[in-house]
Amino acid sequence: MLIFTSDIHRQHHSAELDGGRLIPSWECPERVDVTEAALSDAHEFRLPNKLSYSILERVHTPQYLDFLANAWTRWVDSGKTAPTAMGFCWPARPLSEKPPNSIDGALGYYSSGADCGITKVTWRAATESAAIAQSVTTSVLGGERAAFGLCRPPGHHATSDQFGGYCYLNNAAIAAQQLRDTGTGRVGILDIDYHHGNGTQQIFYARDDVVFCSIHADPTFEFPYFSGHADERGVGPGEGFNLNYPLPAGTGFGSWSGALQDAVAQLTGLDVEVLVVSLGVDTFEDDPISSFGLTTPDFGEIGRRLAQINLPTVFILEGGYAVEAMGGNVAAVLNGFEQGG
Ligand code: OKP
Ligand code: ZN
Repeated sequence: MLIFTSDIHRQHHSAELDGGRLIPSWECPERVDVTEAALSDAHEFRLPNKLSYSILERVHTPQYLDFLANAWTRWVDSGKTAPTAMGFCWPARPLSEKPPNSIDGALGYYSSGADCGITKVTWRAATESAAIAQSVTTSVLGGERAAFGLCRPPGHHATSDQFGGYCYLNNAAIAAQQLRDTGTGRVGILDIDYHHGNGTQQIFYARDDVVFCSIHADPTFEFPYFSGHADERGVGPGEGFNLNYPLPAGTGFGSWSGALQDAVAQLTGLDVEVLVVSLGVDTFEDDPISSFGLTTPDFGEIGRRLAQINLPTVFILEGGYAVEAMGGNVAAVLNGFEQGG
């Protein structure tokens, strides 16, 4: 399979508030090293093409993009010396919808929590990650059966105007929008990361041309806490085109794959023409921040089942934090996919 990757991500390593302490983010550069190493035998690597910026404006607001591009400079200009720009005050139940002028206020306005921040190189890394998503999509549009983007930072928690959950630009949404803008009919996004893809859901919530379907840990106990319930089914013309499968802590492959089977049947029934897979492997049994019980052979089976859907497929990397094992788990999905069809 064609794999798109780049070294630009390497300098991006944010901090996160974890159990009351600021720690180096679990979302670390080594994740890509390990995955590249595990894929190197059986796959072909490419660098992304230059990002065409206009696709970002189809998914994110101009104000948000402007904020992300300039946040680091504003942080430094305001006299701060910490290596990660983070907010400390959020419009959780907003009294005012007005974007504040100060960098501290703007960081709160344009983010969803203290689980990641903006470093000197975050904008550069996030736009390169989006360029990878774009190149993967272009190659599938050009006739590849499937291709995989080693996107880092990940994207599925980024909404149209908020970063959070290690995500800044929504790579899967960018891929889906690019497909729509170049003549593909209805696009299906299947998000199999352990966490609910709240950003992707928000971006397409009122639309019927992109179906968002997510299998994830129930938000009653897991991040992102405030979306991902089964009764969130879309709004207006989008009603019925957002499908959530929240699952309990400790879910193993038996019930997880039952949800997958149902999700695939729903997607197929909605006449999806191209599939975008938000591929997180943090459902792995040894993932340090997750609670599901999937094994490496289970990831192979997932790959085979995805192939059986028999659609052109854009794979976008999301989470996976058991760093040593994640390469093998991603490789299992892609190899299973190639065996399966
Ligand atoms: C990103 B992706 C507290 C835990 C914060 C945020 C999880 C983000 C997951 N420090 N957890 O969906 O894999
Ligand atoms: Zn995740």
